[in-house]
Amino acid sequence: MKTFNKVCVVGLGYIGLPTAAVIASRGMEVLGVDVSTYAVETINQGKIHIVEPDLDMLVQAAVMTGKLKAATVPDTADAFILAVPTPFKEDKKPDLSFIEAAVKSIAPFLKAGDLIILESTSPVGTTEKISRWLAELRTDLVLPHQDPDNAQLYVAHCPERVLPGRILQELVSNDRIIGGITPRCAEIATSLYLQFVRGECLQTSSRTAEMTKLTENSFRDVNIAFANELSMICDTLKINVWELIKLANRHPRVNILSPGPGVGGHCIAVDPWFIVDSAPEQANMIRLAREINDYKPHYVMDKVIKAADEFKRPVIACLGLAFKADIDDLRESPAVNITLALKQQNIGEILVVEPNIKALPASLSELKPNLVSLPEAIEKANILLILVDHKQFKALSLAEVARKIVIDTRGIFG
Ligand code: SAJ
Repeated sequence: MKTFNKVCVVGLGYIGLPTAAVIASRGMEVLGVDVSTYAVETINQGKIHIVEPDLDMLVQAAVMTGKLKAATVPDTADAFILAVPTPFKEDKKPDLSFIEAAVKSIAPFLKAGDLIILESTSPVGTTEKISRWLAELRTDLVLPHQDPDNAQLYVAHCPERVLPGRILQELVSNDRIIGGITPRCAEIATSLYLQFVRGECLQTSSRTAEMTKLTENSFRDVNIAFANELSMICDTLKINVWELIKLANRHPRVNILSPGPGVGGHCIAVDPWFIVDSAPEQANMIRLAREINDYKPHYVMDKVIKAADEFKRPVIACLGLAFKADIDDLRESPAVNITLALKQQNIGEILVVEPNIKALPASLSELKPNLVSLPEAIEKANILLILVDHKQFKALSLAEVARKIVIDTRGIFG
């Protein structure tokens, strides 16, 4: 089994930085690379530019012991892990430009025997593309797709699967899917993960590994869409969807997820489109689920507008902005989109409560003057719109909100 001493992690975001810090904490030398000089400078001071429980301590320790360094350009290493974003473009087609740029940036530093791992969630075939790009960039080295038996570089996909908020635990304890361009690539990549992962490392082809990750998130998206559709059906039929789901879930083989104001985050609302793009004729349910989940914020908006109609100048308190409970991440959050859209509709005064942030980011400056405490919001509002099931909101009693119109998209009052 190969032992790795130096690892270069390209992309120091929610996946790359925790991965770099965990690897460094196992005694390997890690160079973290990011295009953002702010991220690089922050990390080199032993601090972090993102929020994730316990990550600050881990990064601080790794930087202090000299095991983790950050830079804006790569350097030589035994293994290169690419953890850059894979968003989609306007037309819902995958944007691989960050991966391509990362591949170009590491190419000059590669030597025979090196391992290149793609961790970013990617459309099927991307890892093979990386091998082909590298073959063009480094004609002096043999790539695995060219000659599996005499390859001088190893290329594999090992999708990240960690849940924001639990990244450090899941990074170590989750099983990993390791897909090689060849079985030898998967074997070599497995030896790296065995140096810091406690979960099982399951080897397969790069294409299956890519599809596995997309499948996991699509599975969740489809199941959330089912719950969201039920919530709209139940509104029409005047049935409490939360009670309905609780009862249905008492069946030993039924496990319905929770409806919400829509699906946020950077993964579940994005990854299914990669499957739709690759197999548009076949991916009907996956596409429909995306459409249902994307429609849900509009449905919630309409409900609020109808409720607001009863007041001359309504005060609407939006409770929660994050994309899910008890985190501070506002990116791709349906709660943010609904709040902004309500503000733009100008149907009344909008108050915002988000206990996990101290100030609103500049992109939400429109809402800025209205970030208030929960008690203030409850006192002033006619309509309470619960958008996130943060623990502070779950602690509310029915008595506290008795005289308000409550639109509870998360079912905290059941
Ligand atoms: N949501 C619901 N109802 C539910 C569950 C979730 O409306 O019953 C909403 C959440 O409020 C949120 C969105 O879905 O807006 C996504 O939240 P999440 O907790 O389901 O997932 P993420 O995006 O934080 O992380 C997912 C995870 N994937 C799976 O659980 C299959 C994680 O393991 C992946 O690593 C991550 O995507 C990723 O990076 O791909």
